[in-house]
Amino acid sequence: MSDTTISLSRWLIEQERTHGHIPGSLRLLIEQVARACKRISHAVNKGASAGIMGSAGSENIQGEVQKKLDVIANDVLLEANEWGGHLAAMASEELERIHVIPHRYPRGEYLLMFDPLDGSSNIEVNVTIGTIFSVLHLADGVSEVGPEHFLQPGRQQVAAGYCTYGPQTTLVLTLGHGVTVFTLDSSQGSFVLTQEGLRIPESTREFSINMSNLRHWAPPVQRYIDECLQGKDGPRGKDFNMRWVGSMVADVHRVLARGGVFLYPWDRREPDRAGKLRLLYEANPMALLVEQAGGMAMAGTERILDIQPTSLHQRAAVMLGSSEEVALLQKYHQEAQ
Ligand code: P6P
Repeated sequence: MSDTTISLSRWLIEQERTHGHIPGSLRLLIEQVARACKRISHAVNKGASAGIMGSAGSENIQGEVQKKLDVIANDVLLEANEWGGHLAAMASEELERIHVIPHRYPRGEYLLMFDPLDGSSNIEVNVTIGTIFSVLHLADGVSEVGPEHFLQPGRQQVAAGYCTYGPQTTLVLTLGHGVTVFTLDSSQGSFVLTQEGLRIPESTREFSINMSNLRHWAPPVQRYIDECLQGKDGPRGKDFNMRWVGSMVADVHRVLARGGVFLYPWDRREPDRAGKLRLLYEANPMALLVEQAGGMAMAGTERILDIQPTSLHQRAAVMLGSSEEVALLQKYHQEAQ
């Protein structure tokens, strides 16, 4: 590593010592999560050559068939984070209940939530997937941590991020003071700083949504997408492009990297469900990153980060990205009330 590159560890130490942005315990937690993501990246990259593709023959709490790599990624994150002394408990998309730190280890002040391998349905087709994580502070004076302690609005997050396993292994992180990007230097086996102060362009010509659900959306979303499709001759006065990878980390990474608006809205296929994506370990961490990069993240008329969770695996509608577009979507939802 040349002396001009800054490793994740060095950057985190500077955030702690120079800027006072984080305490040492949170720095060490983020380093543990990053270390786990490197191990997951290595497993994902091996893929079929290591016989770890395909179904694990089990289902998760969501009733979804687990891939072998889902289980591997989940186990790596649990093992890497339970002995460090920074956490009181963890919650995972792959676990029905919270994972309380075993009594044989010291317990810390943070709660860690994660989707260990988001987009894993894309594993067999070699499309970018990733790990999404969120960190909350455990309320003071709690001796027995329970799922209720995780039910905090997303604005309470002290850190959030994701790691993409694609052409590069990229860690995108916020500690509440902007968005920073690190790229895995596989020759050194360490994350190196590649971008600071990431900003999402306020306007965009690119939307990201699964168009096959068009007939199921609520009218405000149908109106917004229809106007995009009308292009320069329509009310928006400009042509739009569409992208849909079907892997949230890949789609949101594109929005952070070049602007755009990502939507997974409520639809009438399951009217009692707020949306497909999970609030605590998908919508909230991504919403914090997007807002920290100058974008907006709404669940219709409500800011995602203000939603008061009522259950560990609850879902939320998600519309996030370039502020002009998300503000227009919010306006259409308000007009429809
Ligand atoms: P659909 C992956 O399964 C996921 O949870 C997100 O990563 C992704 O954005 C979404 O679902 C894709 O859903 O309905 O288009 O397959």
